[in-house]
Amino acid sequence: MSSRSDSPTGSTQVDHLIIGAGFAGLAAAIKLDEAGERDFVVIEKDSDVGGTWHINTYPGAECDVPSQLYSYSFALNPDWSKVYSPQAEILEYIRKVARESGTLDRFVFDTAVVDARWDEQAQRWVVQVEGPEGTREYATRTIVSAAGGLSEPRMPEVEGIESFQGEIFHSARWNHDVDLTGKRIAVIGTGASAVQLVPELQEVAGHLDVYQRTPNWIIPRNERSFTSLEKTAFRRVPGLQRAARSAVYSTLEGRVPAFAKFPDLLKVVEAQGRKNINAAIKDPELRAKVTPDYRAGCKRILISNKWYPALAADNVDLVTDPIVKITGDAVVTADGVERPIDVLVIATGFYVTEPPIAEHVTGRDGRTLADLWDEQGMAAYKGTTINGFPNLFQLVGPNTALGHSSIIFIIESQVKYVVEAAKAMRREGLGAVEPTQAAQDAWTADIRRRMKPTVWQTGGCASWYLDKFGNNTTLWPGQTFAFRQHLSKFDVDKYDVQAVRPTETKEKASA
Ligand code: N01
Repeated sequence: MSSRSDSPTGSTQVDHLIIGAGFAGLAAAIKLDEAGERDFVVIEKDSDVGGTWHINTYPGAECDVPSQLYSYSFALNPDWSKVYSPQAEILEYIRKVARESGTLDRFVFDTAVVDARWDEQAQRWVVQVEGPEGTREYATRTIVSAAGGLSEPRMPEVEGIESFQGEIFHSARWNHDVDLTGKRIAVIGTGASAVQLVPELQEVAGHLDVYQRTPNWIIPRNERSFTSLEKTAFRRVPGLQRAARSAVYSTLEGRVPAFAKFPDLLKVVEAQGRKNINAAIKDPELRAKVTPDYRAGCKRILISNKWYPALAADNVDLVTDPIVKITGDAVVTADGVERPIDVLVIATGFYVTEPPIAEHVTGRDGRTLADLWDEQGMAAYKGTTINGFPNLFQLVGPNTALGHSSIIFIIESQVKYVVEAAKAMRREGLGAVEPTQAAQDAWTADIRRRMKPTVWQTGGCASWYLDKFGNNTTLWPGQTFAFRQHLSKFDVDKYDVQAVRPTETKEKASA
C-alpha cells in the first residue's frame, strides 16, 4: 500500500487512521506496527495517551477489574502496587507501554476528528481533523475507531441546572482547582464513579448530599497490596505472572453462566451485598434506601468497602426524592425540600448507546452512523465492522463491552481481527471490505437470541446497557474466549469486497 504523502488536493495519504489513544487505540497502533502496517496516524483529542484513564482524575478513581488482567497480554507489569490499581498508576502504565512501543511519532494530540466521509471512487475515507494548527485533511484506506464508549459525559436534564452559580463539574472533568474542604457538596448519581468518589468527598466536605435514583448492588472489594516479594517473583519466575493472570481470568469467566443463563445464581451476590450493607449501616431506613429491588448483575455489580460507611457518616444525607429543579445555589426535590450547596458534582455517566463519534462518520450511502443507529439501534458484524461503512473498524463496538471481566481482552481480540483484515486486503489486493447485510443481521439476531435469558434483560432494572428499543446493544452475552474465537481470523467470505481500483494500482506503481 502507499506510503504517507500529501496529495495535490492537500490531504495527507495514510493507510490507517486510528481515532483515540486509549487502551484500544494504542493496542491498534502497536499491533499494526508489528504487522508491518506502519503507515498510520493516531488522532487523539486530548493531550496524552490514556483515554478514559487520562480524563477520569476524580478522587478515588481506581479500576474495579484486577490489574493482572486489566493490562495488555503483551506488556505484563510486575510492579502493580495493588490488586485493583489506582488511576494514576494505570495511566503511567499506558504511557510507558506507548513510549516503549516506538509508535508515538505517529500520534497527533489535541486534535479531534470532526468529519469522516467514505469516498467510493477513491476507496478512501476523507477525514477532517481539527487541532491547534487548524483543520487538516487525511485520506485513509481504513479507519480504526477507538474513541471509547465512556468518553463523552452525560449531563442530567434538570430544570435550571445552567443557572447554578456555584462550582459544577462532571466526574470525568474534575476541577482540581476547587478546594472542597468544608464545602456543602451535592453528588448526582450513584454509579461506578460515584461509589469511588463519594467516600473521598465525605472525608473533606462540610456536608454532602448524595442524590440516588436507583441503588446498586455493592459487594466488598477484596483489596490488598502486592508485597515486594511477590513483585520480585513476578519479575523473576518465568510464567508466574502469566499464571496469576490466567487465574484471575478463569475466576471471572466462571461467573458468566450466572449472568448469561442462570440469573438466580446471582442471589449469592445479593447476599454478599446485604451483608455489606448491614455491616456498615445501622439505620433501618437508610438500609432500605440502599437495597436494590432487582436481580444483582442487571446493572454493573460494584465493589467498595467505603461506600456504605460514607453514606452512614454524620455529614452525609442520601436523598432519594427525585430532583425537580436546580436553582442558583440549591437542589430542589419533588417533596419541596431545597438543599443549599456550594459545589455540584455530576456523576451521571456517559453517552454509551449513542456514541458521539458516530455523528461524524458518513458512510457509503451518505448517512451518518449516528442516523443509522438512531433508527435501528447499534449493530455491527462481530461488534467490529458495519454494512454501509467500508473499511471502518470499530473497537469496543456494539455488544463487545463486559459486565464481568477486562475489556482489554476484547480489545486485543478485535485488534487481531483488524490486523488480519489489513493483511488480507494487502495480500488479495482489496480496496474495500464491508460486511454483507446478511452476515451482520445474522450476527445481530444471534446476539439478541442469546441476550434473552441474561440478567441484563430479565433482571428487572433500567440500565445504560439497554438502548431506547430495550435491546442490550452494549454487552457481549457470553464467555470472552468465545468472542475471541469468533474473531480469530478475518472471514472475508462474509464481506462484500472490491479490488483496488486500477488508478490506485497505477499510483502505487509510480510511487
Ligand atoms: O456512570 P453510570 P458512571 N438524575 O452510568 C444516575 C465505568 N467505570 O460514571 O441507575 C439522577 O454507571 C444513574 O441512576 P440510574 C463502568 O463501566 C469503571 O458511574 O440510571 N440520577 C446512576 O446512578 C461504569 O459502568 C470504573 O437510575 C441520574 C449514575 O447516575 C461506567 O464507567 C470506574 C440521572 C450513572 O451511573 C459508568 O460509570 C468508574 C439523572 N438525570 C466507572 N442520570 C472502573 O473502576 C443518571 N443518573 C473500571
